[in-house]
Amino acid sequence: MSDKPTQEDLQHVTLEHQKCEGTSCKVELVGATISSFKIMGHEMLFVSKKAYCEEEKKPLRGGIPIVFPQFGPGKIKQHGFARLCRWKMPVMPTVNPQTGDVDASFVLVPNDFSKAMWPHDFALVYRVILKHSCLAVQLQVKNTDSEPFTFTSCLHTYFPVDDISKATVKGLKGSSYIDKVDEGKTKVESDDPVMINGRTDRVYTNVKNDIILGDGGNASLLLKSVNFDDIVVWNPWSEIAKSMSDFDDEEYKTMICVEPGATKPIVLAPGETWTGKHGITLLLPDTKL
Ligand code: TA6
Repeated sequence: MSDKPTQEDLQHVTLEHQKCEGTSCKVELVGATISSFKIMGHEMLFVSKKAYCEEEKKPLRGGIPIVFPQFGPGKIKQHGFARLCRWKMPVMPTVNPQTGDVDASFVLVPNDFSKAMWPHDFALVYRVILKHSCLAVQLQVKNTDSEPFTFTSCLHTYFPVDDISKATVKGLKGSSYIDKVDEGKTKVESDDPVMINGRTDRVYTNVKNDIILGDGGNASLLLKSVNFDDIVVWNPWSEIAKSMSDFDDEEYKTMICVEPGATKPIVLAPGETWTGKHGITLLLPDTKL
């Protein structure tokens, strides 16, 4: 008998940039949830100190859980099953010898849990590329069924902020949004930057601009998407925070979710593939855009 660890033993995969010390990312095999992205030792993602994740039961409260095939509540479990299933990493990560970038891919195909919720055949491929100041991800949805299917999706990204009352989200002015904390009314954003001063749950649709998230201190992140046309901005604020067992009562003050989404249903015919891309890049203070 061999003691060599198998895919089944693996809980997470850590990617380390080969030319930039302290730049790394960690992908949990449950959900293919990215639970850490560090640039030169600095953490770029928020994970609750009360977070835990359990296959088919509990998604991670933090990092980047993958929402598929349903964003939000609806016919099946809130945010679907992809964040709850165990994914596979079919091949070892590769390194680009010139840049030191590391590239890994994770795959999810139907299992009994997904089939009980959603009967379709599909293949998801999530490619994660760790660059020297950027995390680039790509979600591919392939219809391997003989019938068309419809899905929505989102990369439910949690960011840490120094102080939520000072955090800024630039790039949303002029976009329509569904205000989930005001009876789902459709509004048009007039602020730039958007700032958070209470419970916030908004789906900005057809966002044309890149987003710049300021953490309320000195750091800014550039968020750039392809085919994730919507941006969800969420902060539970104090009351909801208290009701969440996997989130500390005070943590709403130091996090924000800014999530690239495809919240308008996408129809995929048999054999078709949809690809959504997203990049999170650290902007240095003197970066000109
Ligand atoms: O993306 C925002 C949102 O859909 C909110 O409505 C809120 O419920 C949040 O996701 C968290 O959902 P979860 O199922 O992870 O508790």
